[in-house]
Amino acid sequence: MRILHVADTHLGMRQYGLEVRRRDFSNAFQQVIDAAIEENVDAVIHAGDLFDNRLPSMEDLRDVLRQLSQLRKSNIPFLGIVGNHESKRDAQWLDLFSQLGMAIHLNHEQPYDLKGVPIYGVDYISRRQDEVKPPQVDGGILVMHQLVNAKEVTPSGELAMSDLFQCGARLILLGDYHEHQIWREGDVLISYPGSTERVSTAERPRRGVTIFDYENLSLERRELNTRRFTYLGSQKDPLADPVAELEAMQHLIKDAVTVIRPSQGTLTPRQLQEEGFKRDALFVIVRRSKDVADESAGAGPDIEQLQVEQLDGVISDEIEKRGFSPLAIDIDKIIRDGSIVDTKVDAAVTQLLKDAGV
Ligand SMILES: [Mn+2]
Repeated sequence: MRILHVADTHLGMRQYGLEVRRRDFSNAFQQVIDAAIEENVDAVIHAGDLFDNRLPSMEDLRDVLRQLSQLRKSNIPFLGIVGNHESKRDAQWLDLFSQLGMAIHLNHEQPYDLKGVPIYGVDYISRRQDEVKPPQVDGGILVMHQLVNAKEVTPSGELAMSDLFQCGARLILLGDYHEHQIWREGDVLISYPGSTERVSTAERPRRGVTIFDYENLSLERRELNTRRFTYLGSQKDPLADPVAELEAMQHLIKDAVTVIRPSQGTLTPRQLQEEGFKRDALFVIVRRSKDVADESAGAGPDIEQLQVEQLDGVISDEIEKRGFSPLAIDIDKIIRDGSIVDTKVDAAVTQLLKDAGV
């Protein structure tokens, strides 16, 4: 039995405020659907963050319904759980898709039976408590959307590796961490597939999904063709002459998200952005060496140097880097959500806090 494992597709993300980036995320998901059909897998398992936020647009919904119907036509079930980005307070998008016969919302009490293999799922659990425990299950596959406490991921992960290895599942398919990882202990395997498009400039490796053979616990990666991200200069080697580098790398800059690390005393970020846009970059991010040193402290690009239309993307990038709690991120979203009128923001935030039991 073969299963395609995908997570963190973040559909609807208009990265850097660009509609073309929204389409990139949709295109990446289309490649996943195509791969599932081409490989004729027995199921697609999505480990959360199908959508980038709880309010996908009509266009996002239309795209995803069209894509899920392609799977249904090929008789490939789409099994999912709800991630932290898309989680709604009342009902879940996944339940709507399930009512339409397009998806199955996994749970851990009544496992889904896939050719005799039980598949359990647990929606994202917010870490108001320090630790999240996996359910005890009876063999099969467990799907969760959490960060594990492992050196490759983060020491502040809420899910202990030892708990996962002992929960009874044979294959543990995770989402939330955006890089591909695998851990194996005896006859138990734990894995993240990684995101399908780069949600931040920190996500440098090639994006992809994983196809598992359940019987012998073997796997193969399917790489995706995603938007090019071009990195010029590094923290160690900032560019003394960034314009010359832009000139030399023009073929890698055209239509790419371009990240420039200039050394001190070159052009201003605004001027460098213009140099990049002149060479048809899709978007240009300038990280000055001062920002690099301060990055962990949260210093970002010089706000005054940015054009207004770039602000939203930069703010999202910065917020992501700072690792706020999901609740804080939700509050920020309400405040910046253009569809909530200003006079309603206060009530919306109050309701959110009430719901969260704060
Ligand atoms: Mn995610």
